[in-house]
Amino acid sequence: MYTLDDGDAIQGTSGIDDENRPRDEPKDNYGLYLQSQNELTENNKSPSITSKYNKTIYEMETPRRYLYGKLLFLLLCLVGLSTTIAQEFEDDSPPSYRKYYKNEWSVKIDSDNDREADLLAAKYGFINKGRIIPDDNYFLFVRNSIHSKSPRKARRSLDRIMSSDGHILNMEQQVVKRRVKRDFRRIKRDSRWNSRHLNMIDEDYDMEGKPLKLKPFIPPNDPLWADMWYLHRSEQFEGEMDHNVKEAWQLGYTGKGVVVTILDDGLEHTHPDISPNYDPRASFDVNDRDDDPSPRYDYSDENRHGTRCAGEVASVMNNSMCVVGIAYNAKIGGIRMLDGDVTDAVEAASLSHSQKHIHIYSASWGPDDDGRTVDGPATLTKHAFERGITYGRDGKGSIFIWASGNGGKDADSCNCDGYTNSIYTLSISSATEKGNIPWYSEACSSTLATAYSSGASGEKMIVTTDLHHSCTKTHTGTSASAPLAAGIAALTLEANPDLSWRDLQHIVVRTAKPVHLKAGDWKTNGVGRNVSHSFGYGLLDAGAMVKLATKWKSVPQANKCVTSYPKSFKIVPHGSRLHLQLFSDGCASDPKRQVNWLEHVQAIVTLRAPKRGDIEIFLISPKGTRSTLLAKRSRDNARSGFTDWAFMTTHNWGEPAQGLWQLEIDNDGWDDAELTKWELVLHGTPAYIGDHGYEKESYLLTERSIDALRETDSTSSITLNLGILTVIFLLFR
Ligand SMILES: [Ca+2]
Ligand SMILES: [Ca+2]
Ligand SMILES: [Ca+2]
Ligand SMILES: [Ca+2]
Repeated sequence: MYTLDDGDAIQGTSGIDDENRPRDEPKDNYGLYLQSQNELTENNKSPSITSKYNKTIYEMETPRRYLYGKLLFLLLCLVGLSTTIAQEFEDDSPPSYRKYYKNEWSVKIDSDNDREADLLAAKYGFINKGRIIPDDNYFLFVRNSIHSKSPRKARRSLDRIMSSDGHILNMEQQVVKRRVKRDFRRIKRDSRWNSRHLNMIDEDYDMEGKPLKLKPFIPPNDPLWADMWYLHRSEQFEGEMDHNVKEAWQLGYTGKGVVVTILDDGLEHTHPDISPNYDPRASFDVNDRDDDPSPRYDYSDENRHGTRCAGEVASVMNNSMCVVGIAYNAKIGGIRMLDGDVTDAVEAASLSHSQKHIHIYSASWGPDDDGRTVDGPATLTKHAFERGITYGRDGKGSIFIWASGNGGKDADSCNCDGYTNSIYTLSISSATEKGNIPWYSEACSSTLATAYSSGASGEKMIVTTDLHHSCTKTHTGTSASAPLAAGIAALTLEANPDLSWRDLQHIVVRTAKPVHLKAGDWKTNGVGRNVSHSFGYGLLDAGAMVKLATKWKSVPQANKCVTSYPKSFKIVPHGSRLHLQLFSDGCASDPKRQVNWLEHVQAIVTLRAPKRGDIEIFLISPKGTRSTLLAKRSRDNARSGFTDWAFMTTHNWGEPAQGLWQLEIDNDGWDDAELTKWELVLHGTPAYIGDHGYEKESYLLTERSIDALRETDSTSSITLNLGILTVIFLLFR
């Protein structure tokens, strides 16, 4: 592998490199680079705009300096008065986001023995509350002698003494994380149906046993079936889309044998439309550390979210009650973890609970969608994800379905949410009844596909189970979309239990339907698939997914090919664009890392900017597919930039890995930004993955076609074997 250095090899000849601003340039009084006429590039602003920028800076800098001076003075006074001021704030967070420390530590020890952990905890004045992740040596130590929650970090000396103990490999005091549910609160009394009035069980109707193949569909007697437009409206209204769930049911897939759990604020498992499918083994209460995930009831029914999500997946069919779950014969559990302080340990314990038993974890929550947060999984949770995809489902990998986020109103980017942006989560965004982008939707390149949910007033919402044994027609947000996807995933896993977590993503990419979803940014990627930042590859199609699943040949293990941009420091001039190029051969020389055909692509970026929200980042693949890794976020005033943030795109799925990759960074701020790291991470396989998965024969053919492709790329005058041409045509059309 080698890299093309933008500065030396390309600049001047191609004119693509427009970012080289010398570091030793004259600066003005405000530490800004003085802009000279000859620096203006085609992407740069006109001189008049530039002077406007400088003027703006001037006007903003003066009061700010004054303010800083005042603050410094105040600070010195305070320090003089007292030496105990040691409250720690997040460097760029508003005061309401102050950090709170728990009296809990995650402690990794060098032994697999619980007794050793107990002794070690006692030695330093802690109580060992047990393993955080099953079969792993992280334990939760609690120190009752200090406040359970405090804005102050515990004394450093404690960390020091303990970390000098040879048996303690790692320890972290747990911090409270801001996590929000991805639906919307609305008080609407008439939106709830009491199931008691609807509970007229038809004893003659027997739902035992699988429906026969292509059995004629008899509409179920559940009273809200008619309102489940997103499951069956295409039969009533020609040209309308739905999730085509009926076809999957008619083929005999109802979720039997599949276990789904909802990570949320609890599950009302006594709900009569849920209880027959309730699975205690897939359930736990992380908040109260007991086995019963029942929600805490309060006057506002705040903790109804988990019960609503669960009903979408696995409500009972044809019981004359409420609704029909997409996977109505699946087992459903609940992990209660949002009704309390959420820490790294809480998230990790939830995502790894009953890993051997649970197949699908559905999460409809995440970091604040306020348009200025950049937050993702911390140490233990990262570990839990990795263990999940490695050991879950007997090594085929746990399925993590994630709601992409509700920050549309605040122009949030789901790529700033490390949970949806993760390659391990199957991220689902929302579409409205009319096929529009909902007002709350976040656009980003890591979204894989879409499920229906609420939209503008007048558009229908999602109907599901609710607290107090009732039902609702008003479940909303991306919160409602993720469980629909979890239900469809359950049907797909029943159709083919051998699917790996990556097989499932391959199937989604191949079967999702872009038709009737209205977005301005639909584009055709390098292998002819339509993809959008609002909808991913489109609407999930349950029938198409189960059909493909039955034929699917599992993909081989994925490789990871990492290429670093050779220069460690780059200026992104204000009002301008930095354009970098990096050649990757897909690690062709190393069979353990070789990637010829792409799945996920990540750009790991470290960048400083005076205002993080002014930065936009784009990645262009060798095939010319342009992903927006980061869109502007006007509310994001942070000065901390990004540190090793792995922006992810799914838009290159199936494209060849080799060739010239381009990263573009726009800086619309008032001062220069600095890029200190760009690492390109290509995930994928050496072997070609065909329409029905991995077939050895097609791999051999493709080996030849790759060579042919390289030749066509380098010269157009090469004569090609007609057979190879046909293969290329079939592969790339
Ligand atoms: Ca409980
Ligand atoms: Ca029902
Ligand atoms: Ca978000
Ligand atoms: Ca994801």
